Amino acid sequence: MKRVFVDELIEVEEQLVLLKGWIHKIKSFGKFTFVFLRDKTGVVQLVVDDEDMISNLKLEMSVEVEGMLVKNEKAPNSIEIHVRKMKMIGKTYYDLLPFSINQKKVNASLETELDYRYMSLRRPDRRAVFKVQEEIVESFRRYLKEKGFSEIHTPKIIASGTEGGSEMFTVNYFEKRAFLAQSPQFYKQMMVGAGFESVFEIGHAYRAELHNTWRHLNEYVSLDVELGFIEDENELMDLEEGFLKFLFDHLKETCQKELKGYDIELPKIEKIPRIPLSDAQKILLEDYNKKSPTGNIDAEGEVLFSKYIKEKYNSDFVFLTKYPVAKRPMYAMPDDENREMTKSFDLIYKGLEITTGGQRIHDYELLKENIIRFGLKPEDFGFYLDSFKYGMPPHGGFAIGLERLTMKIMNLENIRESTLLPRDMNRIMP
Ligand code: AMO
Repeated sequence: MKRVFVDELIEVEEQLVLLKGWIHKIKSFGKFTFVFLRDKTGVVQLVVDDEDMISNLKLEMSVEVEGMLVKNEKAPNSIEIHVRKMKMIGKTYYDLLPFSINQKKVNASLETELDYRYMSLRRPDRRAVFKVQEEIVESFRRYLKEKGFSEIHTPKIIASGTEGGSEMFTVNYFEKRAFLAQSPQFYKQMMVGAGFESVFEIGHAYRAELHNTWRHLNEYVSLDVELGFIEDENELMDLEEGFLKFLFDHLKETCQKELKGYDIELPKIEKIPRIPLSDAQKILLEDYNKKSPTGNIDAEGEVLFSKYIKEKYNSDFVFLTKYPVAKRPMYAMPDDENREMTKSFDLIYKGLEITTGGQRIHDYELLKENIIRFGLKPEDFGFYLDSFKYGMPPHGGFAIGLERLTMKIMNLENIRESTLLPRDMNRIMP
């Protein structure tokens, strides 16, 4: 008999079916015992009246079940399975589960959940976060491919940093010292110049952040875009805006159940306000008495400014534009009107930065000068700099942190909740 999945049962007539999955819940009512079976698609009620079968059951063991599908209005989803045969196919070796899989409340800390990630992910609510994450990635890929972008895969073991010297993990690379990539920055630019023109990458990025916070990981997934022959940075913000619209439409279609479970109403994207950083700093000071660090706004400022934007523009998103040269990496393109500013931006979503992007310097001499201006040595960036000698077109791009975007969509409080197997200062296992 061919296996059917729980979410397919609704289409199946009353007949004998074969199901496989885990024992989710066991509830006795006098003569009958209801057993709930869970597979990757959902949970279904089994009616078992064989005492021997019941006495051997244990939560979370995996089983194969043959039974009659019966439509019953009183059962969840109006379906139940009257079991004829049940075979245990995956034994358990535990006295107590680390936390509950079948109750609304987990009764464990986030740390315990992460220690037993392979068990917490058995909870349908925890899995839902990763279904949404999977669909974010799917729509990112689909949106960009439809626009003619090429998907690339660049090295994660690299010779020099891209985002400034700190926050890098070093690697012993035979006789040399290498680093884990903080971002595919240099390579995505290089591939634009190599003739791809427009590229994207979905890959891990590494940051040796020296603090454990609710929004930092040491390894995260970066959704990177780079586009050649642009007019200016507005084209990049238009592209990201277009992606967000596409994403939320896609999630509405593909993740209805998951969004409902978290009570999420997705935002409608109209034009996202674009506000120069210095204006945002002024508003923070005047309206909230909040002082910002030079050339930036801090985490508290991001939250306050998002609140202001929500009230004034009814938008969950805001682009902060024109960051000063001193606060951006050496590749950021200076602004035409004020050379101390750059054509770069951040995107803030419900109080958290989820993106940095901007136009890059594409002229060899200007880039070399800027590297020196930043106190760096051009020879340390040899292969990157050399690639600008051969007609590099005007270009730019951006990167979205996948876990941050997922976290904000699902209204989670800690980035670890939207990370499959988080890496932080204290955790490299499981
Ligand atoms: P930036 O360093 O701002 O820019 O990173 C881009 C985005 O990546 C995410 N991110 C992180 N997520 C979790 N934990 C971290 N430690 C972490 N660090 C960054 C954030 C952030 O907005 N090369 C540029 C991008 C570009 O200009 O194309 C860059 O890496 O969501």
